Amino acid sequence: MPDRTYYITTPIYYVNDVPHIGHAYTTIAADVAARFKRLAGYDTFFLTGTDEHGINVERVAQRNGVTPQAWTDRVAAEFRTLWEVLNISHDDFIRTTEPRHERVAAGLFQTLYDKGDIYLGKYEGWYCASCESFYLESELGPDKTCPVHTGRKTEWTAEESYLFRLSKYQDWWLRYVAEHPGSIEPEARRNEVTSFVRSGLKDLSVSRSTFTWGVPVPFDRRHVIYVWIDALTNYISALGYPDGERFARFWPASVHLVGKEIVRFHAVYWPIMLHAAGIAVPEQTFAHGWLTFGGQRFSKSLGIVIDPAALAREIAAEAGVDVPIAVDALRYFLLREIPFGADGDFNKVALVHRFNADLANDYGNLLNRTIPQVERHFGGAVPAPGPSRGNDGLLRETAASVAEELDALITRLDFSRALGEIWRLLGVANKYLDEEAPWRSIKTDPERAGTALYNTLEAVRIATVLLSPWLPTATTRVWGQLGIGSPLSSQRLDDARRWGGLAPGTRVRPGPPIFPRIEKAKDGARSPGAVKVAADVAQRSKTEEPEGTRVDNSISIDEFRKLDIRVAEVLEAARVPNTDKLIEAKIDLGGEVRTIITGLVPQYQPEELVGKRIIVLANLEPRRVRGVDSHGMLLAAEWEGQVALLTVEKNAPKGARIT
Ligand code: ME8
Repeated sequence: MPDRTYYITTPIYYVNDVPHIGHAYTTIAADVAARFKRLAGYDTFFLTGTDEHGINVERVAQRNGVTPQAWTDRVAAEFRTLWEVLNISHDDFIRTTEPRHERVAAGLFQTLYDKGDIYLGKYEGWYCASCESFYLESELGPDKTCPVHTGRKTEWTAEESYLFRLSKYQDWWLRYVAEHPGSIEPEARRNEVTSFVRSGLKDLSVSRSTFTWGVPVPFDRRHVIYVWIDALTNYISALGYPDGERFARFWPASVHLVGKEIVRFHAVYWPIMLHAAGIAVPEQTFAHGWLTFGGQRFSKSLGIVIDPAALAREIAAEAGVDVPIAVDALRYFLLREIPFGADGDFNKVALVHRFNADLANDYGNLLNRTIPQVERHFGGAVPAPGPSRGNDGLLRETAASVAEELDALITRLDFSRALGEIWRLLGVANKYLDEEAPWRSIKTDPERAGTALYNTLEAVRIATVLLSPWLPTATTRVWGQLGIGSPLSSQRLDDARRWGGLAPGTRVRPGPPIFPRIEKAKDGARSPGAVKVAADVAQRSKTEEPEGTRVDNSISIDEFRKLDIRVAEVLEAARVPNTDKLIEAKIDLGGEVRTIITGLVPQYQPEELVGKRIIVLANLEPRRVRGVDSHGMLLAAEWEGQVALLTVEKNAPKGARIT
């Protein structure tokens, strides 16, 4: 068993609201950290769950005409389903209505009472029912409104309540945080809570007697435990406190990941309660910023609720990818775009930009630029590298330094910098490939071309291992195309630290692009019908091997050679249902059968095509059209609304290349 442990938690979410992208943001971040720490060899435990007690849940259940338990069962299931869609790898999902939790919440309350730190008193103050929290008068907004829920009035509330002696621990807390500044991050949040504690801690109301939906106070059944005290206990109840094996193994938590609005509960009340009960305090509370939409906070009352699953489906439809890949893109975007800790605005245009620029171009395209070369020139087997020269060393050193830095960056939860580092490696790899241009050197120096392809693919292997926590689906598919025998899930950070892990001779397995670019207008211009070859070449040359500055639209012979144009025979053809123009054709490229979708109706009917010798651009990146992978393009002349398929003058064999 590894000697290093890592225990990360998310807040347990209230079940009076539907899951939205704010919840997803925290949970994805925690998931990436957990996946990364597993990769780095830590014995890892990742906890999330739902906060199911309190007046708000009781009220919402009432409004919906169901019992609080029926309501919480329904919403907790929604959270679980969302986490499945988002590929969240939590080790446990705790619900505060579970007996294993209620037992521990009541037990901790009893311990604090037995120690004399909980006493019966009266609590008066400005209370926000949405936060389930009292505020000082000085903290309120205009008209005594809640500082978190803008515009919501607080109520002056006075009730008999059990109180926890928070004030007694003020000095301990200030000393502890001064000695352990890293226990609250980022620094701005530490300063904020420190000044709150310095201004004087008042004893905390920890029970309620005006409603019943909660964990009963064990020694006074007229009261239920205040929902926040109940909720915070989840972090130890899920580990089986006090004598569970998991508690011994994982406590204290490495990090409680929370939004900045609940840092006080986690970084002040919770450590004090634990300390008072004689339990070790968590190593860190990390409070990230708020995600906004058009500058406004997500909020059901404001009608701004973004369902992350619906968003993923929308991205999938626009990109022509399946939902797990869209989920990867969302996971990537949220953690790349906004420095973790700061506030950030969610913006779909920026997401599409990142999808195209980072995922499709920088990462995905690296594979599309290498694997077909290995196929064509090395029979599909990864070539062995020859002697090192030129920028080989730079590529290797960049990979080593990136792999070396990542664990520390993830410990600091600096996701955007960690991704920036991986993109530094991808940037060097792309530049290396541009400069080496193996598609050119293959003619003059095949050994060098092989070395360049090997080194680029090795950089892809390392980047793929490092990216796997962010992009669990895409990296698995890239791994599949690399053809490496042992599964990606068996890889460790050490495998990314070692150059040369890709065994020469490994048989690559080409597949469709994993991140096809999201085109704004997916209409005639890009539809795979009759085509203008030159226009398409110009378009490809923008995204692929750029070679020097071009003054007009002429292309070099090397660019032309990149086009794999071949003779093929149409084996079968049929109309694509519910379309005006499209035909699905099966073609034989000389041993290789492909499917191509082409827009030739009404100029051609499917049956006319069968048996024809046609000309096909074979290395056009595959695209999904109407749910079918179309791989290649039929070439045709087009004029004044007419179309004529290209063919060969003599009976050239299927597969013959056009040069
Ligand atoms: O506070 N931006 O639950 P909750 C970023 N049950 N993160 C956001 C967000 C946004 N706009 N909206 C929500 C509770 N979050 C308590 C927690 S823990 C012992 C009890 C995330 O359902 C963020 O992590 O209101 C925030 O702290 C949490 O959801 C609040 O979830």
